[in-house]
Amino acid sequence: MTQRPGVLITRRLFPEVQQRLGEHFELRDNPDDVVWSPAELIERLQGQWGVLATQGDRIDASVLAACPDLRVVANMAVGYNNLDLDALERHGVQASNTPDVLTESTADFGLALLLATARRITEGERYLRAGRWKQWAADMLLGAEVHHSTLGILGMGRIGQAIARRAAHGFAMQVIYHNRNPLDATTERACAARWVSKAELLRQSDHLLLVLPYTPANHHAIGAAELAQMKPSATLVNLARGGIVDELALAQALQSGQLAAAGLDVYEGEPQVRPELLALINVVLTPHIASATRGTRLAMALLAADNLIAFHEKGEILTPIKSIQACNQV
Ligand code: 8YV
Repeated sequence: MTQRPGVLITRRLFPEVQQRLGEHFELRDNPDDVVWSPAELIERLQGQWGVLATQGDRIDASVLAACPDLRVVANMAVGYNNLDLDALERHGVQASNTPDVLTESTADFGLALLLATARRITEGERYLRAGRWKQWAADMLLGAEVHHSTLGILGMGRIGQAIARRAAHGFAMQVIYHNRNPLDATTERACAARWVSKAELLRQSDHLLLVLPYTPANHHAIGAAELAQMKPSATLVNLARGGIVDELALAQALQSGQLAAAGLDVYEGEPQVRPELLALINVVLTPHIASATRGTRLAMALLAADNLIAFHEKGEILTPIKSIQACNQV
């Protein structure tokens, strides 16, 4: 009997995914979800043919040089800023991500985070739980309107489009967006959105949602200069990657009243969150859970597993990562 290839699974996964992979590969896993250092990741990758990884598992030139047997990386995430694509190409290692399967639940969460932030839902809950609610008051916890307001979307990929459809058709919002390349007219019509320059987007948005890929060019795409162009009444929501926002500049803008509120699901140093953000009341903070429904996470894990199986059986990647140059930067 020929030896089955080895696959490392970097995180605790669902039993059905583990079982499916176990039918094809020799598995090395991480059932206790221990956080590995880069050296520990390299140690566990020794001799492995494939890896099922996710954001946070940095696979770069040094990892690839130390793990010459590695042939394929299945990333359980649509984002892939944890992977050095040039180094993967140089080492002849294939890579896949998990697009589409998480689009709708992530878009649901985008709206939820926007609503929670603009309507001060978590702040209201903290107020109530602290026993501070003594009576109904006409001016208590007043939030910003969501319906009929202007929603700006920075990064109009699949998730941005799904958010635009919900916002335009469900909340009668006026949707504007900015991408390096505008969408084609049919797609624009379907999500009732209009392309504007980045400067216009910052100026006009009542709520600005960030759903762009994190690339070197998008590092701190929202910094002090961009925050200064936004309306003081505006809400900023980041669903993408922490590094897209200069968090210190954001904390300062939120503290000084230059910006009304922010909803963040992602952080530059996650899982560490800056004390400057934790100290603010006008920010809703969630622990990178935009795609976290059982159905979606299971679909993501199964797609990652199927990429490994298809590559093993047919030499084919089902959802290959397109080159970084091809992504729509802003
Ligand atoms: C989670 C995401 O990171 O897909 C992405 O890029 O950011 C999220 O869906 C994913 O669940 C992996 O942890």
